[in-house]
Amino acid sequence: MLKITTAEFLQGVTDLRQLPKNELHEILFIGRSNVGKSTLLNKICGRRSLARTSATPGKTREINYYLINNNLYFVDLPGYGYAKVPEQMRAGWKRLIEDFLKRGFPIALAIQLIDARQEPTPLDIMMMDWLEYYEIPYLLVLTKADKLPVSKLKKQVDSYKERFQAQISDGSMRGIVPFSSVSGEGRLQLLKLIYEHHMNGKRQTKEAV
Ligand SMILES: Nc1nc2c(ncn2[C@@H]2O[C@H](COP(=O)(O)OP(=O)(O)OP(=O)(O)O)[C@@H](O)[C@H]2O)c(=O)[nH]1
Ligand SMILES: [Mg+2]
Repeated sequence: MLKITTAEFLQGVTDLRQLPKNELHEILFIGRSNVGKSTLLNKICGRRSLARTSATPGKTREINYYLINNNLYFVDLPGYGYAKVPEQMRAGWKRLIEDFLKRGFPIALAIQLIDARQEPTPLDIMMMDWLEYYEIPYLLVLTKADKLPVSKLKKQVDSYKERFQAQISDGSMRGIVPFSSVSGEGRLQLLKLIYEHHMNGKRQTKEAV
């Protein structure tokens, strides 16, 4: 399990030329606006206000880098699917995110968040297609699990598992995890999976040298 001893905000990036010079493994957090990316980040770090959260969607406009334990980055990507964003900005977002994912190597794991009460949107599907295409290992995290009764949540997880069976058995999806920042459900499982991928990445880097 990943034990987080230190977590600090490092920088916001709007252009790939601004990426941190020090290349470390990255854990990405991806999802539509308001899905709970920043809240999840705060919860797994055990910090109340490391990442800014908001009831107004579209708050996180930059790629935000957080330095964890001085040897790993958590990266909060700008949320998508916010209706009020002008078309030109949306195209810019697409280019930035795709160029970002193309870098491949430093990304140890991507965490794709979807509201547990909802079905994936076309943009969620596009993101997962990109992750598959670039062979980036990723998890599907179903957020705000506390908003569903236990039996409904279980049904929803099962239906996601069935829908993404091919990605789980033959693709780069590494699991489906229900999560709630209110109850803490899913927190330990996420920390365990992040740790495993961080370590896996390290081994691969060593072999490549
Ligand atoms: N009940 C409940 N509410 C949550 C949970 N996670 C997030 N929220 C609420 O959902 C809203 C949006 O959360 P954020 O973490 O700011 O969402 P975000 O994905 O970072 O949004 P952007 O930065 O706009 O992309 C806030 O009002 C949170 O309090 C959860 O697990 N349970
Ligand atoms: Mg946010």
